Amino acid sequence: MQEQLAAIEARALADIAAAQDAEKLNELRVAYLGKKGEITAVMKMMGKLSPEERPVLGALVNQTKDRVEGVIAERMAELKRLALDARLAAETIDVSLPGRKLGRGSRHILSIVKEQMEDIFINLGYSIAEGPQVELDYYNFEALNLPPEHPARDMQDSFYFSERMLLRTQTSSVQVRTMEAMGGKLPVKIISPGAVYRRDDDATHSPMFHQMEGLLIDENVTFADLNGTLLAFARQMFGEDREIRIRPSYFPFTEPSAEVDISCFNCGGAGCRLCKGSGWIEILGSGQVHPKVLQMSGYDSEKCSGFAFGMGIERVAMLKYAINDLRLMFDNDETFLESF
Ligand code: 2NL
Repeated sequence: MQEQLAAIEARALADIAAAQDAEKLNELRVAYLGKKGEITAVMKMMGKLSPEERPVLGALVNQTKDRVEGVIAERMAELKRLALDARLAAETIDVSLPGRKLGRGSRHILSIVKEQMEDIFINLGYSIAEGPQVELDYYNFEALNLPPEHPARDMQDSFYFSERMLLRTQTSSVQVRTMEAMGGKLPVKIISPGAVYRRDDDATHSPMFHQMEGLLIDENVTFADLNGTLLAFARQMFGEDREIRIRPSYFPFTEPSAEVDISCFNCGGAGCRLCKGSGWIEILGSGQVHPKVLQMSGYDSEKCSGFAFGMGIERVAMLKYAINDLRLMFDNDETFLESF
């Protein structure tokens, strides 16, 4: 019986060594160690042995069982290792292959120009104010001395949501909201950059564009302060040898009102195509804040005064970067966007 056991073990070890997968190993486990397995069968025959022989052979069978179990476990682990090695070899990644490049993108010209403009006024002590684009008629028109039937409203036709709510046509609404919130405190010194909307659409007008307004209210603010401020802006934005020219104009919210030109940075004032021969380029509208506007937002027009101005950011960008069609800034053609 001992020889028989040794022969079974030898065969089992050979079978296990030859097994190529886990399934085959499990079959072998059943065939040798299962309820009807060969080694189990030897165990069952022990009943026929004498009481002296029984424990000797019993120990022998158990040792054989343990060895076969152990070898199956080893082979199982080895097969797993081989399978992993094969997978790793098959799935090798070539890390020397160059990756796909992601485009870097670039800042939009309007963002660049807006920030340049903001920086100039921040250095002059202004703060940036923002407000809603969907605005009440009161903040967009009425508080700026444009009552419901005022004819100047026609020039700023807009998109209405209801009788009293619209897309703002100017960022003056932000200035009014700020004045209201300040409750009469001095000074008010803000700029309000942002999107505005008007019923307009051609090479130099878009239904949505960006405006930057400025507002300064304090004691004894004069037209000379407006002049100096705008001259400083013109020189930092368009070159230190710029001059400005102030022409009388009309806005319902300023009195007196003025249109401001800068000396042409293309020809230096001699006259060229850019300035249409005049030597001057119109850049913004401005004026002394109308006393009624001050009063409506809680400021005493006897004790303080102020100036305000407004300009189109697209217009400044077009002039500074020689862009001849405003719509280019909204088309998002990559060649255009990347060129700044
Ligand atoms: C333009 C130029 C301007 C203002 C905006 C303003 C704001 C307040 C009070 C008074 Cl709160 N004025 N803003 C003033 C002058 C011109 O924008 O061409 N607008 C139609």
